[in-house]
Amino acid sequence: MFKKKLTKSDKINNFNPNYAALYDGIFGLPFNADESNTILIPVPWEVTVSYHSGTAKGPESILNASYQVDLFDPFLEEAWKLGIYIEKINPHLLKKNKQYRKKAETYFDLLNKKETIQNKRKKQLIIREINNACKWMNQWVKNTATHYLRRNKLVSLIGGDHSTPYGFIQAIAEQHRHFSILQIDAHADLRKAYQGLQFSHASIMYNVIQDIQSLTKLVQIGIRDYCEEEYQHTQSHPKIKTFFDKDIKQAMYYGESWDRICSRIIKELDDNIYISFDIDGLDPKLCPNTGTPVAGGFETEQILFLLEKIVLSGKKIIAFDLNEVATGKENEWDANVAARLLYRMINIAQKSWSR
Ligand SMILES: [Mn+2]
Repeated sequence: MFKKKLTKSDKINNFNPNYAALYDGIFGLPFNADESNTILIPVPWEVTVSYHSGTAKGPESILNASYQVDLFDPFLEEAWKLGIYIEKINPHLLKKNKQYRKKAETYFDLLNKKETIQNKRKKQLIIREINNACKWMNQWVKNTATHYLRRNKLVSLIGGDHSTPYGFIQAIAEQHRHFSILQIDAHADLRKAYQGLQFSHASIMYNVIQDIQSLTKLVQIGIRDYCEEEYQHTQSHPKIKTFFDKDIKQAMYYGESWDRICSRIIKELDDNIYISFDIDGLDPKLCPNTGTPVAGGFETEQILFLLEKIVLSGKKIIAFDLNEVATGKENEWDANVAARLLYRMINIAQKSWSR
């Protein structure tokens, strides 16, 4: 029998946002990519992680946790009607991640072994292979993001480890003549080719600063784990402004409000803002299974307060990523936190697009 294809307004009329999730789409929404103002790109990739693995499961676990998120958001009424769609996970990406993750483990073992001519040659070979695999991933991310950016979608990348947004930021740079990055993170990620790997999760902002000319400033917040070389970089590079976790906390102990500190952060940012959100920027009680957890960090509402304030200041959140979300064997707590955070972030960003 002929079945009439539902239009977007049919779907909206048939949908009750107060019910439990009925549809398979992320957050239980019924929309396809064309009908959605927000597109999520899952990138289950963690080839270069050096400590806990598990972030490759991030997108899937966030999708599973998303069905529990309530769709009502007073900051953006009827936000769900704008539509959110998550791309299907690319099976090649999953396969290559597994394959090169294994090679990386062999490589990390060799790093701990005595240097012989044979080991040196082996390491050089693996480095080349891993760098090429990461380049392939970056190109795939860039192409996929560009496809949706050209359709004027709000695009968000869901990692994977923190190396995954590099191609996305390149795609953003091609669409915007000037923008800045707000990086929420425990780590500075300014290491040059960490452990010899050019596209390491710990090197992403080093690469971005080197390669992306239209970036006006990198503003880092929550940083609390860094080496001396990275510290020097934050102090001497004209395009980097770092709000260390320690300095933020001390200012607050002396009585400065978070509101005032947010104003100082916002003043550093361009009118176009890309957010790179490493979940380990939060207090590790909110992300105990992330790749490299560090004591300290933010509450979720503290970050959402900052993002709302950015939008109220008139600046635009042009795109964002959420990375390093992992789940443990016992629970999916990290994904539960991330799914709620993701929904609020989408709505806050959408509000900056709706003016
Ligand atoms: Mn990071």
